[in-house]
Amino acid sequence: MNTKKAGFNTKLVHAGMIEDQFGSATVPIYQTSTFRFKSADHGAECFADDTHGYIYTRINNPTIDALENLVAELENGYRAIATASGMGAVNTIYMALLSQGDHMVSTAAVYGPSRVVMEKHYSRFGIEATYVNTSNPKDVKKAIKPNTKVLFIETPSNPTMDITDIKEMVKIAKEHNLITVVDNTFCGPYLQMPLDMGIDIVFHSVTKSMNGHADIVGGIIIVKEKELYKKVRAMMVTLGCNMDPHQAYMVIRGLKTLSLRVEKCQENAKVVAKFLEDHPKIAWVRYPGLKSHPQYKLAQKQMNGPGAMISFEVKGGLKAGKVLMDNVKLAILAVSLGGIETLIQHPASMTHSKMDKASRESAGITDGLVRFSVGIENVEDIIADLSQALEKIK
Ligand code: LCS
Repeated sequence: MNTKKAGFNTKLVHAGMIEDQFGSATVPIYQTSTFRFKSADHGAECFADDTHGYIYTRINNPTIDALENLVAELENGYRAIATASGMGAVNTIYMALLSQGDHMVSTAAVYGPSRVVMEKHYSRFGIEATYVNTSNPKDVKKAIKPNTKVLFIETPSNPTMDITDIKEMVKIAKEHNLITVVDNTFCGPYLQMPLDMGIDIVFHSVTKSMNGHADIVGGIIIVKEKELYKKVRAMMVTLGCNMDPHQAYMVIRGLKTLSLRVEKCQENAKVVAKFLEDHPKIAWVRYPGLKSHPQYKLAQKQMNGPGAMISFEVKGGLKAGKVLMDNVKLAILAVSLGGIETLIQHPASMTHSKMDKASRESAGITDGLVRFSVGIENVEDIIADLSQALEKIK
């Protein structure tokens, strides 16, 4: 079926499907490292242009193609590039876009390792970055230098839930000839479509809501235009951080229920966020669906919904937060997010622990901040779990 003009949910179920000789209703897993050429000339043709046939799974593979075609359609991109992990996507993008002497401006509160790898490792090769709160366009403009090449945004940011005005960033980037990149992991394509707002490259850790079942890690990059796509694809192939066919199959399966899962997680999150905001032992809550969020209006304009991620701090800071984390029974004390199961974690000592304390604090990642990813369980059970754990705080 041609799904180009179909609705989002129809695309989730049918886009990218392979019609194989047996009429398989699901995408077959082509678990092979290499592909037989029809002739020597055909092999040469494939190497000259990899759309002429399959070569080798690091370069291309029908199951991975199916996922890439599906996601490119969901995000309105030219084509997509699946990677071994979200960090595989981050490094592919950095390596493809930045050379010695170049500079990047980025959201300060990005996923910890996205920043650590830049500051600790790309710096060794003469690439530098300035980290600012991209919610303030003025700070972004101030950080741009003559050698700035890339504007890298994460919105909402992990874990501070700050929201960056994507259209405003596109405007600034155009004035300075920058390539724009959005980490769309927290939203996924159901809640936010950065390419439609003028962004050049979007990527996800598909480990999160896109796969949704906490059973694989993976990443995907979606590029708006052909020339940039070719550059990023070539880098992924050279780095060798391709997705595996079995992994791709799992993501395709997870994606079929993306809207249903995200809607349910979000419906629960709205209730949990309000419960936390009203609870006497909670100091503050950051959730884009609450009027108390400083960018509530922007969230409503830019996102199709507030999502299922909540950050908050317990009164009494880290000590009290630890009592909460040690006493939850339904919520799993684990990193990751966006799945069907509720997770709780402590960014300062876990996901963002490799960032130095000063950078963490200036990015708003306080020691007391607790991150909560709401799942699809019965919301009364999630709240009962939080209530009993909060009662343990004296
Ligand atoms: N970008 C964001 C926004 C993320 O949250 C993560 C992982 C990545 C990129 C990297 O993806 P990965 O390589 O893990 O597939 N975030 C995690 C988190 O917050 N907890 O555990 C992993």
